[in-house]
Amino acid sequence: MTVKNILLHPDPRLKKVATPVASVSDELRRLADDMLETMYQAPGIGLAAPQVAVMERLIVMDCAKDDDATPEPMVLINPEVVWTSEERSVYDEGCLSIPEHYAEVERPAEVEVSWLGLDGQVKRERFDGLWATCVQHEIDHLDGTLFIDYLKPLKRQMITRKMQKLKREMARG
Ligand code: K2U
Ligand code: ZN
Repeated sequence: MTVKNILLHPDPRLKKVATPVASVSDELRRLADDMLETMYQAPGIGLAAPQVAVMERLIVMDCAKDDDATPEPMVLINPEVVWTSEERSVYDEGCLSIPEHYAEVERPAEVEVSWLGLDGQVKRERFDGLWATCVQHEIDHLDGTLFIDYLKPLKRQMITRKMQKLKREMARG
């Protein structure tokens, strides 16, 4: 298992549409393992393959975020939202690719998602609460959408400029 480097915004790879996974392979299983390890170490409750520079439609989640809760790691291949509730909810979102920046994002409160599991079976599940927010945030990553894309342009530009400054400072070491 390897902890992988998480790409930081702005990065063109975070704006690309990821490619559907053709088949579940041992290599894909290894990637899912590495993504879960990377997510837990961050720490985070979700991670999408493009965030570790792999342009494939694969996300991992574990929103059972209380430390004493038993981990509930999920691996979703080619996830698709197949139903959204009328009801909407607002969550103060962050992103492992945009560290230290948070902003309120409104999304459908409940979503039904269909995906391919590591066992090759098609699965379908309804998510609510933090799981609903997280799965929509991760599927957005597969389509090159970041939570800051939902903000007003001025606020988005301010965050992008601060991230460019952070990346310049990191490059200087
Ligand atoms: O995709 C990512 O960057 C991981 C995100 C997932 C996420 C964002 C907003 C709301 C829910 C999930 C987070 O950075 S993981 C960090 C975190 C931890 C607890 C609660 C919310 C976010
Ligand atoms: Zn994110």
